[in-house]
Amino acid sequence: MSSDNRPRALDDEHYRQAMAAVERTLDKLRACSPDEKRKLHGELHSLQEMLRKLTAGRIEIAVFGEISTGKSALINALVGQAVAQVDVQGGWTREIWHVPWDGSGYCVPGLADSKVVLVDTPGLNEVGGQDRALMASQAAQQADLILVVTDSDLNETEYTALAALAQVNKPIILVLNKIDLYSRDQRARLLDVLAAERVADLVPTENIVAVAADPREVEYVIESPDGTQRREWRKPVPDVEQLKVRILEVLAAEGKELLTLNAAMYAADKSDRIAAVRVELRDRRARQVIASYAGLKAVAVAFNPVAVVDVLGGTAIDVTMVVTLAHIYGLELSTVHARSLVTSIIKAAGWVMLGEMTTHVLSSSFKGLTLGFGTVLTAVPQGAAAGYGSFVVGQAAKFYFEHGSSWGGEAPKTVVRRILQETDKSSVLEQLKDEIRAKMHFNPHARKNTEE
Ligand SMILES: Nc1nc2c(ncn2[C@@H]2O[C@H](COP(=O)(O)OP(=O)(O)OP(=O)(O)O)[C@@H](O)[C@H]2O)c(=O)[nH]1
Ligand SMILES: [Mg+2]
Repeated sequence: MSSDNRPRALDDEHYRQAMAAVERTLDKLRACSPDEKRKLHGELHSLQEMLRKLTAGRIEIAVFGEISTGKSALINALVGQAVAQVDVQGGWTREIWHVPWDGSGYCVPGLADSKVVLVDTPGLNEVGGQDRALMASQAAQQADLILVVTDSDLNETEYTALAALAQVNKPIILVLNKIDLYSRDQRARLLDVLAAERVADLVPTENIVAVAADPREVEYVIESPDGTQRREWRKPVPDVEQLKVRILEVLAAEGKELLTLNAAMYAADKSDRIAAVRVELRDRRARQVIASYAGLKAVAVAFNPVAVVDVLGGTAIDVTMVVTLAHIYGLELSTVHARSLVTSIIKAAGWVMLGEMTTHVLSSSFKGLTLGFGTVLTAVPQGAAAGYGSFVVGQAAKFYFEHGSSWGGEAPKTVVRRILQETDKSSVLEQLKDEIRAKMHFNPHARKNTEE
C-alpha cells in the first residue's frame, strides 16, 4: 500500500484505465431503463464480479479439455491437495468452480492481497450441450490464462475448441497429461507432433508442457537389508513441476498486464453488448408502437370511411405515433415538429405510395361491389390501406430517429422508397384487415352501420 492507503497498483496507468473502463460500463448499465436492465441482468452481475476481480488482483486460470483428460486431477496436483473431485467416470465435473491456489507463489505487483484461482470446468464434449458451452465461454472470457488439457494427440473437437479459445487473445498453455501411460519415446513423439503439426499456429512450443497429474499406481520392488524382496503397488507423486514453472514464468512476465488488459477488454465487450441490447429493445418497442398505431388508424378509417385520396392524409394518429416513437429514442418532439416530420415523409412517399394504394383499394372495392357487400368490403381495404400508410410513416420516422434525427445522408424519398420495397405489403395489409374484421365482429352496431 502507498502512504494514502491505496493499493500501489492504482499508480499504474493501465490498471487505472482498466478500472475506469469497467466502472464506465457499469455506469452505462445503471443508466439503462428497467426493461433493459432486466435483459442485462447477467452482464451487471459479471461486470461487478470483474470489478471485484480487478480490485482484489485475482488472477484466474481456467482449465479446459475433453472429459476425463484429468482437468480436476491437474488442479489437485497444482494445489497440492485433493480439492477437486476426480473420477474414472467421464463427465464428473458438472459445474464451473473456483479453487484458490494459495501456494502458487505469485502476487500481482502492487496488490499485496492478490490471489491466483484455478477454474475447473466440465469436459468440453460433455453432453448437456449449449448451457455448458455458454458456461465455458464465460469462464474463458473472465480468465487471464488458459490451460487446455489433453491426454493424447488432439482430436477434431479438441482442436476446434483450442482454436476458438485462441481467438480470445489470452496466453494458452497446452498440457499433455497422463504421460506416465507413455514410454519416453512415445512421449517425445507426441510432443513433437503437437508442437510441429497440430498447434504450431496457436500455441508457442514453450507453452506445450507434459505432466502426470494423477499417475497410475506402479509396482515397486522393495529390497530389505537382509536381501529379501517384496513387491508393492504405489502411486507415484504427481509430476506437474514443469507446468508450475511455466505458469509462474508467464505470470511473472505479464500477470498484471493480463489482469488489466483482460478487464478492459471485458468491459469493452460488455459495453458493446449493452448497446446491442438497447438497440434491440428500442427496435422491438418501436415496431410494436408502429403496428398498434397502424391498426388504430386502419380501424378508425374503416369505421368512418373516407375518400381514397385521404389514405395518405397525415392525421392526429400519425402525429401521436411519431411523438411516441421519438420518446422511445429518448427524444422530446413537439406536436408541431412531429406534424412537419409526418408531412415531409408523406411528401417523400408521394405518388409512389398513393399509386399503390389507389390500385389496391379500387380493385378491392370493385371486387366488393360485385360480391354485393359493397360498403363493408370497401371499408375493410380502405381502412387497411390507411393503416398501411401509417405503417410506412412510422417506419420512416423510426429510421429518422435511429439515425440521430436525420435521413442518414440520404434523400427522404430514397429512404421511403426502400421501406416500400422492403415491406411485405400484402402481409401487412392482411394483418390490418384482420384487425378491422375482428373489431367489426366484436361491435355488432358498427357492423350494422357498415353493412347498411
Ligand atoms: N494414468 C493417469 N491417469 C490420470 C492422470 N490424471 C488423471 N488421470 C485419471 O483420469 C481420470 C479422469 O480424471 P479427472 O481429473 O476426473 O478428469 P476430468 O478431466 O476432470 O474429467 P471430467 O470432470 O469428467 O470432465 C481419473 O480416473 C484420473 O485418475 C494421469 O496423469 N495419469
Ligand atoms: Mg473434472
